[in-house]
Amino acid sequence: MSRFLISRYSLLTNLSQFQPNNSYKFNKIHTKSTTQILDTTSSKYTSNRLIILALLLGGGVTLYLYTKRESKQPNLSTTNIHTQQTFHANELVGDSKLTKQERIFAENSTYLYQGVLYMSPASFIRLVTQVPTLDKNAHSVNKVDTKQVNKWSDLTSSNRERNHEGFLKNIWNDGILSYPDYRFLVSTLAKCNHHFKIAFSIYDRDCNGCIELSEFIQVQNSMLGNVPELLDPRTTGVQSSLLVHLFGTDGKGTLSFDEFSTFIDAFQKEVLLYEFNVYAKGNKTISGEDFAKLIMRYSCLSMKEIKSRLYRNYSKNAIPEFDLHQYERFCDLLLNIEDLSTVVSIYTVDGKGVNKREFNHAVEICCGDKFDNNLLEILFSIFDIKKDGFLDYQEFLDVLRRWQKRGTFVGKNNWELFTTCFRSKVRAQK
Ligand SMILES: [Ca+2]
Repeated sequence: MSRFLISRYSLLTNLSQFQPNNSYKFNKIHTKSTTQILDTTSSKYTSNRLIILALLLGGGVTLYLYTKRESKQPNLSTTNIHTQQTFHANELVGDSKLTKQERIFAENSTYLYQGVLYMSPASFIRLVTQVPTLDKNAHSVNKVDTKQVNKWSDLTSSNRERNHEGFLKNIWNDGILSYPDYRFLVSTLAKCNHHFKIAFSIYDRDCNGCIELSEFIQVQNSMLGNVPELLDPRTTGVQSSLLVHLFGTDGKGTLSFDEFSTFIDAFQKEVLLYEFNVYAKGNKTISGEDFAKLIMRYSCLSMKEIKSRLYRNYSKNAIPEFDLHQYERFCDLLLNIEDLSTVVSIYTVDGKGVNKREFNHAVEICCGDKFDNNLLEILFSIFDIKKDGFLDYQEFLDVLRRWQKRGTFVGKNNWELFTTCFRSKVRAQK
């Protein structure tokens, strides 16, 4: 009996160590968001009505639905808000009504400062590159205070390079990116050089040839819309690492067009280099199989299917390796995808795909240079599905377009991606 009581006690103790996460969330947000309180109250009221309905109807199904719903609700009964420092973003967000992008940001956030979620540069780069992490704390949210944030702000300022190299790497876990920063950075990943000028003009509102902090924030705010307070940096008034990097700790710096372009260029290269290094596993080249895997990250295909396509063309161990320059060339195409689509559509008016010569000519038109043979061969191995010498440009463009939107959806196992792939497969079979 006593052993039973002890084990019951241990269980309760263990549980109590996990519960405060939930309570922290709601007590913390409690002071910030009246809307969330109303949502919570309303959902509790709805839950009670569901119980009564279940009892009245004797409906097992209704009760089941209630139980399922209730299990998603954060536990409000245990509180330990003063000592709780770490919790899970999912618990924090709960059933809040968030847009797809808001939810992705919230679920990948790293820090909570004054009731607002922020992402570390490390979390951001892992999100946009879809590189899994072995760090068990990668999806934890840590509460940080003003002293910590100010320390990071100084670090960001002192690590700032004139050519903007290593913006993310230099601060990694020691920096904060807000929800509008995430939106800005994700959008810059898809911009090609000839779009920089348009982007610059959007931010330079008074057209004086440079972007000031106030202009940058004004555009960021206009993109926010009705963002929940949990994601709204205006409520903390803190300068994020991006703002400190671009405009200095005093906010008096400005960005000329050249500086703006240099920043975007350096940022794109940093993300690309991180991706390459992960797949190269510390080597100077990526194996052919891994390169195919990297290209097809945003496709519907399993690795088994990718391999079967590859080995129709290559014998075992005969797939060439790919270096950074080749990967950069492939990524150039990502930035010029719409131009490529236009050129390819001219070649494909007769309904056929594009052959190697036509495809490489299109690449040269859009990116200024042709692909080398190895790059061309591996792409045709994967995307020449019928093996008739023509590339299935529709599947190719789909994969590249999804890739271009990286950071705004979550990987291959994402439900939405699955249904998109499923719908496109069904369409193809009709
Ligand atoms: Ca200006």
